[in-house]
Amino acid sequence: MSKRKLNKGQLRRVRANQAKRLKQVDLEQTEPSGPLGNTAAGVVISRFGQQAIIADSSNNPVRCHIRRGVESLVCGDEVVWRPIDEQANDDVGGIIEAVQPRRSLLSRPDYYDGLKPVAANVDQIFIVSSVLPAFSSQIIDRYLVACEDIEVTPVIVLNKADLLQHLAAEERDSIEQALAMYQAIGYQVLRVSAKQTLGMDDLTNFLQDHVSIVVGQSGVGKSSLVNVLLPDVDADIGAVSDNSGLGQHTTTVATRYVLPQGGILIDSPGIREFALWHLDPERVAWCYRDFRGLLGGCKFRDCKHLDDPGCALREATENGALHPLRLYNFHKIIESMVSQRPSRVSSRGKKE
Ligand SMILES: Nc1nc2c(ncn2[C@@H]2O[C@H](COP(=O)(O)OP(=O)(O)OP(=O)(O)O)[C@@H](O)[C@H]2O)c(=O)[nH]1
Ligand SMILES: [Mg+2]
Ligand SMILES: [Zn+2]
Repeated sequence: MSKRKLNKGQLRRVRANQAKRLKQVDLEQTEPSGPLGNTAAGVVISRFGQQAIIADSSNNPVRCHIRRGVESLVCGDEVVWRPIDEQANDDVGGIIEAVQPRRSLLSRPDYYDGLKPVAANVDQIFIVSSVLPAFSSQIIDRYLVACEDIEVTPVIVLNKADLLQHLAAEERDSIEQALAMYQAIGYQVLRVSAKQTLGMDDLTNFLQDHVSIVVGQSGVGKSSLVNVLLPDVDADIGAVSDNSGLGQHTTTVATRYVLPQGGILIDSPGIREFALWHLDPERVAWCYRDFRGLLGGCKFRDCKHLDDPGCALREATENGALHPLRLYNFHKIIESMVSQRPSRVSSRGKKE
């Protein structure tokens, strides 16, 4: 069934109602109405279609319906909800009435649906890569651009460090060089192994006092890391295919966990390709943190940073101020933006 679209007037009314409900956040004093209890604050653990599981104020999970006027709801959203006093047989214990304004929103451009929200209110993103599926600085760069765009701190995590010793020296060196490149730019880099529980103290330190999310390709071991940090949780993990060397998309919905060691961690479904067509090429260049100081210095204002004369970026790669791999990856992103962008969607993710 297709979703019914609201017209502008209806949308305005829905938003006004939401704002009204948010004003009631002084919740304990609100009168109960009908079979619903007092409104209360909660956080979305995960969302499934028209239902979501939220954590109540004591951190207990409650399955809730989502009121129709709630426009968008994702893992990590802070909500106003009401318990249903008389529980029906369907396990549903409440209704989500409204969503608080978000401090941040991680989205991913989807070929069919435009910009799809992944998680709200995160302040740290662990970009997880591994040795199998193969390490890719291309994919790391794409996530770094997404992090810079929404101004959330990235941490680069190489998982499956236990497999490094089995690689040919050349392959191992190229991974180490890429990680050193990211460190030189100023990004934090952690080497861990969920299998051998290596580097978990570092990870635990980074998680303290933050709302973090693990992102990255399917099969890099995001859920495995969650399971090491939270042995009682038992998140699903799936094998990497012997044929393709790719993961099998085991995690299907983003899920929020409260860590006893401190901090909050969201596990997210892996994706094969992180497209960036919702950004302008100029924004992508700005999101390359190491380009920023150089961007005004090209001879021509519309420099494409290819073989244009007087390109400050290219000169910087020649004199060692900029790593050539970053400029190479940048051009790969720009090339792919045209081919990956659905024809009906403009940059900034809006359908035309
Ligand atoms: N050798 C080794 N294997 C690991 C490590 N961490 C995870 N794996 C294996 O990698 C495979 C994929 O792990 P998952 O945790 O399901 O990966 P994921 O990133 O959550 O994948 P999606 O949910 O599909 O996005 C499983 O077979 C894990 O056992 C590690 O540190 N070393
Ligand atoms: Mg997973
Ligand atoms: Zn240039």
